[in-house]
Amino acid sequence: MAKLNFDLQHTDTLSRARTGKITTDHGEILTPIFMPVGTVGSVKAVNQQQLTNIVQAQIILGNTYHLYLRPGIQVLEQAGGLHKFNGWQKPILTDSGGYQVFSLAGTRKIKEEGVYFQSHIDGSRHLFSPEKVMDIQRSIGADIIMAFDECPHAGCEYVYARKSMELTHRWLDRCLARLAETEGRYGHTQNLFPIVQGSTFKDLRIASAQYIASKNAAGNAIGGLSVGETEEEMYAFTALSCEYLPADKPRYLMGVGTPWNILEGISLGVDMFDCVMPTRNARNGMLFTTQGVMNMKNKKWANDFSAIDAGFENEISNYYSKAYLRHLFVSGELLAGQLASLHNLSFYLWLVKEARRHIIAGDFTSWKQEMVQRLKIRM
Ligand code: PRF
Repeated sequence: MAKLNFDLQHTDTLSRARTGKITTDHGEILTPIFMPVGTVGSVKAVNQQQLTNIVQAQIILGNTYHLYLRPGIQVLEQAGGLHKFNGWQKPILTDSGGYQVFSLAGTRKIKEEGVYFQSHIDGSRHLFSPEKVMDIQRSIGADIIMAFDECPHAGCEYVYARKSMELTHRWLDRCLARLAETEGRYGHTQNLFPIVQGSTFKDLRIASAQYIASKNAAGNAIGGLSVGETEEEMYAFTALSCEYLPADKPRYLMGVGTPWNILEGISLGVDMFDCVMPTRNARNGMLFTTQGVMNMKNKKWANDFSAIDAGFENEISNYYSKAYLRHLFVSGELLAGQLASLHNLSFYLWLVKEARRHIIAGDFTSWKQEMVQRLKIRM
């Protein structure tokens, strides 16, 4: 079984956008790609057949933090890994918990050895060290696994950001050492992506990207953004990070974002994205469409029998009406969240497919500029 391969196919001349193909032991991923988030091994409200046939997802995400707490590594190992447990046979990426511990856990204490935290489920006490997180990700068995990092919040002090970045770098070396001593349990190759940190400080971002690049990993991630900084800062530090990361390896911008954030990210040289936004917002009635952003609960849709979104081909978005979906939301029907999630995810996957098509056609930048304006409209 082989290490992840990235075949860079087209590079845009007017921007940093590119298309490529990632090959893993569980299949291929065409980039740029959006990866639906399945925190506990399930993309909320959407089943695996729908993800394949309707959404056309190529890779999904899981979270080390959640899967470790529930169902726990013993169940995952007994199942033969997450692919066997949840029946998703295409590629899976797991985040390391280095972010979830900071956003979800109760009390937590960061030390050189790792992070002590209390479970958000039952208050039980745990330690996540780089070694422990690698071992857990070995038990989960994702194709792409993430280094254990600390993600400081936006607006933190320079000295804190520097110390935190240095700790993330030391933790990366421990992750790599642990991986070198262990093997995948299920016969396929697991590929570690290190994560650039450095907050919104130029010299730290550059130092971090250079350090990460020096590890010659199969792919690299950009963390610590979309955590409260302005959109302009997010774009500027994404661009800076990309500049110092190798061009012949996939770049993954973690936890981003809106449809227009993704298009801007692609233009800066990012190949992979994930975010809870399409599914979380869907469950609250917020839809991203080819015509703009819609609040499905709004009374203005009560008598609108046009399709949810006729702007791209999709068996859910073209079939059900805005009036019907609004009715489901107003009535508190479970189907509301499911149809809205299927729509939003299908839209995100359509958007990145269109981006790939326009990069290849050579008109990505003009297409992107027009789309960004349109997608932001409040309908
Ligand atoms: N680190 C990790 N996961 C993440 C982030 C990070 O910085 C972010 C920041 N946007 C989202 N998910 N490990």
